[in-house]
Amino acid sequence: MPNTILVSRDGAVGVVQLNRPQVLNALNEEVLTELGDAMRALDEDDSCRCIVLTGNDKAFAAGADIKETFVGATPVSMLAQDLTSKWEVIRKTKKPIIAAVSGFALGGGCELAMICDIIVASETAKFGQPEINLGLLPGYAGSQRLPRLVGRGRALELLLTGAQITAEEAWRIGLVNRVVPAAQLAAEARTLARTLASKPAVAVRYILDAVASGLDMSFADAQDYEATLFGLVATTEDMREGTTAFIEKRKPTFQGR
Ligand code: CO8
Repeated sequence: MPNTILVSRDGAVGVVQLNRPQVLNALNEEVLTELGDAMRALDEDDSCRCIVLTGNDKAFAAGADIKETFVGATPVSMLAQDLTSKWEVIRKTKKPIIAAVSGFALGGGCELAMICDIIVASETAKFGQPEINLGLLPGYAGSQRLPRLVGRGRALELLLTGAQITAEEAWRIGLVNRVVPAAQLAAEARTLARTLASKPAVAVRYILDAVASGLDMSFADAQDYEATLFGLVATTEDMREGTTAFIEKRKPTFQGR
């Protein structure tokens, strides 16, 4: 049983909740290990089609655990944590991950939200990259994901000032997809997750792949990559079902094959 997260299922939706409320869900090595293990297990479970990652009302996550991660840290101890591979598990998950964010999403917490595919925020959410105020820079790719989401100037302002922004501002600059009243956050995220879970799984997987991989390629290479994935998806039973259902004017029943 994990210590620092709670994992549950709601039909085809897997729900992972960060659970270190005493430190605002600060991310230590144990959280990252348990989170990676939970994501891997849900990814390997064919009956899970979409994942919601959330925190509590006060915090999604207030960043890396400052006491555990940085006090007495040496280059060797930082490297030994093998953080890159723990984050890679989340990044490479083949199912959509929705971050449902309430309260603080700061530093590594904001980076964790950004690694997810879609961010739904409550009106109370606060986003920011305050590492600068600790004499640091982001270490979980925030300096790379943030400019890709909101543009260079806005990202630099957030990274260099360390300022917190409201959910409304985060929505305005394109950091989050939706903002909802706090009481509706869980329901909104699960409704969206159920919608994604009902879509043909192979096409979902390769849309995620086309977008994620394509962003790291030249446009021409990315277009070729999309064409390859298109060819693959065009051979699936779900493609035959989707197109046949359209022609027969009925709702498709997808099997995920
Ligand atoms: N780490 C450890 N403990 C934390 C953290 C954190 N990031 N955030 C909050 N806590 C703890 C507090 O110490 C406090 O514990 P205690 O009650 O024992 O004193 C408890 O949580 C509650 O926090 P506060 O009393 O401070 O609550 P407030 O509501 O007054 O303030 C804030 C909330 C504004 C969120 C404040 O807690 C804060 O500023 N937290 C730190 C935010 C921050 O700087 N985050 C960035 C951390 S660095 C990072 O994320 C880098 C990621 C890359 C790492 C790469 C490693 C290789």
